[in-house]
Amino acid sequence: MNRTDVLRHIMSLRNGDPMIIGPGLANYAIAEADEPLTIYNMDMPYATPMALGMALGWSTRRVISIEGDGSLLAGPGVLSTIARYQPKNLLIFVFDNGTDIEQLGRAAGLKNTRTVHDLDAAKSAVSAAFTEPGPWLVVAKIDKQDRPTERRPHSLPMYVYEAGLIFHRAALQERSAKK
Ligand SMILES: Cc1ncc(C[n+]2csc(CCOP(=O)(O)OP(=O)(O)O)c2C)c(N)n1
Repeated sequence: MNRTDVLRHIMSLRNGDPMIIGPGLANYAIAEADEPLTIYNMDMPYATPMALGMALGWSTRRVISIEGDGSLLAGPGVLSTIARYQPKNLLIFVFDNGTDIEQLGRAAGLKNTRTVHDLDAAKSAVSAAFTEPGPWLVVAKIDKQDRPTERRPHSLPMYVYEAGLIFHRAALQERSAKK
C-alpha cells in the first residue's frame, strides 16, 4: 500500500474539513486537491497538537491531522492529552514506515485505533473514522512505491505561509456566518 492511494480516499471523504499536515511527503498529494482549510508542512511534532487544539475549540467541525511516524514520534505525549480530552471530532492518520504507532496510542489510552496493511483495510478504517465518533488513530503501513525517484525541489504548488492566511480567513468567515 502506498500513501497516495490512502490519501485519495481520505480526500474523497474530507468535504472541506480543516486539516493540518506534518512535514512529510503527504503534502504533495494533498496540495493537488487544495482546499482553503489546510495548513501545510507544519513542523514536527506540531500537526497533531495543533489539530487537538483546533478540535477542542471548534467542536462543530471534524479536524484531521496527517502525520508521518517520524513527526508523531517527535512528540508522542500528545496522544495522552487526546486520550484525556477525548475529542470526538479529531481524526489522526499516520503514514508509518517504521514504528508500531498504534501500540503507542493504545498505551496512551486511545480506544479507536487501527493499523492497516492494505488499501481495502485502509479504506474501511478511514471510512469508519469519518462516520463513528473519535478520537481516531489510523496507522497505515506504507511502502515506498510512490516515493519520488529524483529528489524534488522542496516546494509545494502554493506558498505555505499564504495557505495559513487562507485557512485563517476561511475559518473566521465560517464562524462569523454561523453567529
Ligand atoms: C522540528 C523539525 N525538525 C526537522 C524537520 C525536517 N524534516 C522534514 S520532514 C522530516 C521527516 C519526517 O518523517 P515522517 O514524519 O516519517 O514523514 P515521511 O518522511 O515518511 O514523509 C524531517 C526530519 C522539521 N520539519 N521540523
